[in-house]
Amino acid sequence: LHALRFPSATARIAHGDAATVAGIAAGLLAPAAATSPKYLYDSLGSRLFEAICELPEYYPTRTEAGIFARHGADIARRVGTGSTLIDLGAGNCAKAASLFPLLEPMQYVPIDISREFLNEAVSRLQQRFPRIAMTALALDLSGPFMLPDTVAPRRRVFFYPGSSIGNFAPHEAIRFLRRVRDNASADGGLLIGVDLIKDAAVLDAAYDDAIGVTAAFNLNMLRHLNHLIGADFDVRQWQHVAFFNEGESRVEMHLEARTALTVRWAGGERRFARGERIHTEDSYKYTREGFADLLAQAGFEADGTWTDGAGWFAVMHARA
Ligand code: AVI
Repeated sequence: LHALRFPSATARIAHGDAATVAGIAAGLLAPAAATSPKYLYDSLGSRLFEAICELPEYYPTRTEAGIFARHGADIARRVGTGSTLIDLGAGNCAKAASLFPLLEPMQYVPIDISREFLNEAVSRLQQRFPRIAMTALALDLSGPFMLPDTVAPRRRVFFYPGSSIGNFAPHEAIRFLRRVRDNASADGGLLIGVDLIKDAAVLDAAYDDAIGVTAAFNLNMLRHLNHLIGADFDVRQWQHVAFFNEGESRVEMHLEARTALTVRWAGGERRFARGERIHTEDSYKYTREGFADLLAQAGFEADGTWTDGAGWFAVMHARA
């Protein structure tokens, strides 16, 4: 009878492991509901992020590429050639690949949480660059990590472009960068992209584009959560909200309930009032000085900063 009255309850299957399900459920049940931004990246989410990078409003990707195009030789002089280039959150590996001719790494180690997406990208890349040894690692970088022995121990240079560091709160960013430094070699370093504070209107548009790709990217998290915890989110009942929170120096992304609703998952449920939100992502913006300070707190020694003409984005090199 129970199964007849609640037919969907019997069909609710969680595909995430127990810790994942418990973590997501705790976030959904918190008074101010929140989820980790890592759940934005299933296969479709990674593709939607690729599309975001092509949007006219989303300036970080092309601005950073412009910095590498203009200052590449100088950057390569600082970083040096023949390194073990470890790409953190590699995605489609395109950014690192565009630097191969300049940096000439011995080994390329792309790391990403989205395993299938990464493996496809790396097998294509290995054909283009057969002389570079490639070791793809599917790792979640949001917790402690230790690189395996298959990663050469010398001249480990970490590459963290795109201002992904901004998706950590500053204290988490310091903790993460300390872990990176623990995995680097004494002769290694870090090449990192950092998004800088700018006009709120530019930031708002970058995270709420006219054709709704960022909205789809954010909403897709609900499909991913349905799969991971066996939830019954109806995507049409939610809307994308993004804005620059100047006091916190971050762009916030939220999903807002369009109507009063209840979400059920394997083992729990939560009622949302109309207008109530799930906080899905923060994207912190820094000043050059503020980020140099953060690097120092993580134990890195800053060794070069390059920016675009408008001062919208910075690429920094630091020694371990
Ligand atoms: C991956 N990360 C640096 C992006 C950002 O800008 O924070 C993710 C993103 N979120 C919305 N648009 C892009």
